[in-house]
Amino acid sequence: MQNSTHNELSQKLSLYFVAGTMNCESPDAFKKIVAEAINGGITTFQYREKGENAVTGQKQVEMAMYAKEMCKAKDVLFIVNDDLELMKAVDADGLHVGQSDGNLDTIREETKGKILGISAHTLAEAKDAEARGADYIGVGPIFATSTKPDAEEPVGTGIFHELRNSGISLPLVAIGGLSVENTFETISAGADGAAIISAITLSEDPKQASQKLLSTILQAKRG
Ligand code: 3NM
Repeated sequence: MQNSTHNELSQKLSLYFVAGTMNCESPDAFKKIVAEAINGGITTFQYREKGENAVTGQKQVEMAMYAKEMCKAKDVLFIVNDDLELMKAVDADGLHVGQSDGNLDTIREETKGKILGISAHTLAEAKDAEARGADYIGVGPIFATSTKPDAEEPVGTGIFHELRNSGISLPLVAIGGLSVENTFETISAGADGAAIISAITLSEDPKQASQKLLSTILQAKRG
């Protein structure tokens, strides 16, 4: 992406909902939660089908297509996690990968014209992500999370000051343990967006949870 689109992307990444069917009670529950979160104002959705109870094959394509169409109708950015073929198959807006999800240079080449997000846990990883042409960086876990069993140690919101002071200028999306309670301080510390799984998927009212999260984020961004 070009520099002129930085602010636009920063806005689009504000409330970044991440989910797969394994984060929900069933594929039908997944569809309902995605629809409610979109109605609640999420600005980006990442389809992340991973780990125990993940659906595969045709079912996975069906879920991705459903989410893509829902996102398209409301101008929500649609990103696929760590599956280049699926990203291409459903013509998603972009791909998100972790540090160990393959050769980052090849992935950048294969995602030309699409948005590429790369996860980073440290300043060195963030610099590397920027050097390889990421469009945004996913930074986490910020707080403790029980959603990702192999998550690293929480890094806290101080990492955003560290990244900005070191000259990283890409949009930064915080992930890990984010909720209505701690999102304001996270955005105020310098994150462009908040990526969230359980605070939406486990909420009794995903639409209302999304509305609250979005208004908190926008308030923090206004400063
Ligand atoms: N990635 P919740 S933490 C998918 O640190 C994911 O890169 C992380 O779930 C990272 O919002 C995480 O429920 C889980 O804490 C986020």
